[in-house]
Amino acid sequence: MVVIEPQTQAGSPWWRGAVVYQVYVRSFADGSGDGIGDIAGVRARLPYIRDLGVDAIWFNPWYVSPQADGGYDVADYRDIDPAFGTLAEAEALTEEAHTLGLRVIVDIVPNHCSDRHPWFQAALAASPGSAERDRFLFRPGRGASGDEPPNNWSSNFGGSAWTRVTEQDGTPGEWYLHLFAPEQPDFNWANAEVRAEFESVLRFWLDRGADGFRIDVANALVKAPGLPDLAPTAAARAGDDRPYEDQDGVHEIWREWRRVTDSYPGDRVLVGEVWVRDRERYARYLRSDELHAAFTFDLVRSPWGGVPMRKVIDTSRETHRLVGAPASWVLSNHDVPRHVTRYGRADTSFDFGHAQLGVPTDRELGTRRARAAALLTLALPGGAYVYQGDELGLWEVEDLPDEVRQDPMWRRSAHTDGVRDGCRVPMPWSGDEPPFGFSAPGAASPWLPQPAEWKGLTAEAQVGAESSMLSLYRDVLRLRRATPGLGDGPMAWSPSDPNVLAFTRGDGFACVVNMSDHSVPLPPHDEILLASGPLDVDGLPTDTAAWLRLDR
Ligand code: TEU
Repeated sequence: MVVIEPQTQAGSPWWRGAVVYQVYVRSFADGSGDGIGDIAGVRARLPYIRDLGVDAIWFNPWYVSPQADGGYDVADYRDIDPAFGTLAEAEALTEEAHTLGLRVIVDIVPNHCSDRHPWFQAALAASPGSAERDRFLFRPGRGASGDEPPNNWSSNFGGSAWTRVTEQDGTPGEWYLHLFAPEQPDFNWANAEVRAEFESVLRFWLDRGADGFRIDVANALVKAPGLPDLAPTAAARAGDDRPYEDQDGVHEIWREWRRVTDSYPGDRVLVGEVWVRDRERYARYLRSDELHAAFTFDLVRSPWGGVPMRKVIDTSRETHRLVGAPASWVLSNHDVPRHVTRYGRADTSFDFGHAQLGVPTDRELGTRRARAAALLTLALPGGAYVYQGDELGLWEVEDLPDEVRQDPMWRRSAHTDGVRDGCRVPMPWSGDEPPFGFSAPGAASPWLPQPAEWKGLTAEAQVGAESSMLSLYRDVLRLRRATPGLGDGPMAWSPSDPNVLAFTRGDGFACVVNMSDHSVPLPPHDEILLASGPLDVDGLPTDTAAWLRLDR
């Protein structure tokens, strides 16, 4: 038996073992009847989230935004987009969530803002070399007339990472950097005003009761001095060693932010979106004076299977142990194809930039595996994220008509990479046909069309139904709360077939996930607490998981 040491013991802060429910506000519930989800819709559905049994909610960006990238283009960090509601409603929502015992994590987008942000508008109106431009990354172009971009960096959404502006006198002028869409200019984090502004924005939301922040692209804020070309090396192409990612200077920012959250009462947290492959470099973000947690994306990338997933779990445990931080397991979010769909494909791994749309999938298989995956991730040490709709077993909507797609990635990649609208389709709540209770009767159609087949997946259809995904999630989360060894703390592998993941937690709890192609016997146990599917005469069938109370 391989024993993996404990990280912390009982009494550890809430976020080390929290289950966080991710609410994509635009697609959760529409209170105003315009076909777009909003804060009123979330408030009406808060009891649903409480009943699910999670500890906290992370809200995707709700700020004033032209919505060029689903709100990740922020025009005002201190107010709510009118499509979603008002600041007073966000405050009321936070209070109501707290009353129900749910913490609130706000999404903060510090790498870039909207091109409509007053600072960027002021930068456009000002001249090269001005203080206004210094808040962003403006540079002269290359070539005799400056008509080539300042360097060879590409945007994450395709095309150059630079856009040229027209100066006030009408002449072609400087270029500005945008690692994402042109509507998302990157801030210059070497600028003291930028740092002070974000500290003030953090305080603004902390003062309104936020329990923490999910930090967008937390590895990209600082760029290499001189903005050098991306070297044509394999490492740079593979995503390591890029001059616009994971620069050492970024850690000073997280130390500053940590000082801010630490100065508030209660355990306020910083959760980073850190897509850094190198394990040791990833761990640096989680040092005790930096971020509290970061998404553990390894299972999103990993193919389904005992061998690769055991490796992911071990590597993640070792990585987090370097700095004493908890893992935060993720299966799906608003950027990746839903795992019911991924797990039904021949290739179950995921990576950005690999065309995935329309790859055949077996949804029944994917659903069976998704059920097992819920038992796996919620039994692993650390915290976990549940993306809205995971608990309903929603699949990726792959046949959206081109004209309704809104993801800038879809447009800028010339329709080759369209992975992100299909996981953002509005939630089905009730009834037999779209909008499935997402909006009240008579409202505008949902901003993305829902598949008619979701009729069987509405929350109403699933609540109380014994074998539904929703019932499974509720049972799993209830048991997780009731079982002291789960969440943060030690785990130990038990001997098993390499294609079976079997481990124990705490005092007499075991999780067994069978990813082999045959049924396997369960270890001796007192009680089967929960199984993701029916057992058979030989024990635990393929792609099925069980939670057990072991013989004492
Ligand atoms: O995502 C950042 C990010 O790097 C990826 O998830 C991104 O989709 C991928 O790299 C594309 O190649 C965050 C948000 O989660 C995403 O929704 C935003 O679009 C992005 O930042 C920009 O703010």
